[in-house]
Amino acid sequence: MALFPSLSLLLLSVVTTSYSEIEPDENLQKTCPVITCASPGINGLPGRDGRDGPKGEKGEPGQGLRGIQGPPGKLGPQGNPGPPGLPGSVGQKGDPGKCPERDDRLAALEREALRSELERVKEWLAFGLGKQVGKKFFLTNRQKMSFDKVKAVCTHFHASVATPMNAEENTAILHITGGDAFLGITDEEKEGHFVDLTGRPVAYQNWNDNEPNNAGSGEHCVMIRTDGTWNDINCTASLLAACEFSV
Ligand SMILES: [Ca+2]
Ligand SMILES: [Ca+2]
Repeated sequence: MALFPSLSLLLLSVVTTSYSEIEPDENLQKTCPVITCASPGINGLPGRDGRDGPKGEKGEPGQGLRGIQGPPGKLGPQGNPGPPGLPGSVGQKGDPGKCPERDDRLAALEREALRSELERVKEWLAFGLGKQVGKKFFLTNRQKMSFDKVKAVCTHFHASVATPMNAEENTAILHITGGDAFLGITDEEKEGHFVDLTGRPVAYQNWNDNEPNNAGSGEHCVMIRTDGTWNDINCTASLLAACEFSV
C-alpha cells in the first residue's frame, strides 16, 4: 500500500518537469492551447453514413410457419388475336330448298319437253311401224301370239288391242300388219254377239263372205285377213299383235 502514493508523486513530478521544459510558442498557443493545457474536449457529432457494402449471400430459409396463400391477382390485359385456324371438313349436302313457283315452272318445262319428245317418238314409229288415224295410233311388234297374250302386251304399254271403228281405221290396221292380226272384238260372252273389249257392240263390221261361221263351235275371236275382211277364229290361234293408242 505504501507503493501507490510514491508512484503518484513520481508521475506528478514528471508532468511538472515536462511542462517547465516546453518553450512558449505563439503558433502552438494559437492552434492548440487546450490540448496541452486544458482538459479533454467533448466528442464531436457522428460522421456521415458510409457507402453501402456489397450484397450479401442469400440466407437460409426461415424456420417459421408458411403464411396462407393470398387472393388471386387481377386479370391481366386481353392478349392479341391468334392466327386463323385450319378450314373445317366439308359438311353433308343439305336438303334442296322448296320454291313452289320455280318447281311449277320446272314442272311445266318438263311436261312440255316430254310432250315434244313423245310426239317425235310417235312420228318415228308411224314412219317405221305405226299408223295414225284421227286420234288413234296403231302399232304392231310384228310378233305372233294368242289373243290373251296380245291383250297382255297392249295392256303393258297402256294401250288396247287394235279395234277398227270405221273403214279408215281398218285400212290403217291392214297397212301396219299386212293382215293375219287379231282385232279387239269377241263373242265369248254371247255367241254371235260381237262386242269390243269394253263390252260395247261393234257398229262397224267388215266380215268376209260366210263369216262369222263359228267353225267347230269354237271361234270367238276376230282376225283381219290379208284383204282387210274379217273372219271369226279360235282365240288360241297364233296371229300378229296390233295395239292402238289414244293421242
Ligand atoms: Ca263365236
Ligand atoms: Ca270363222
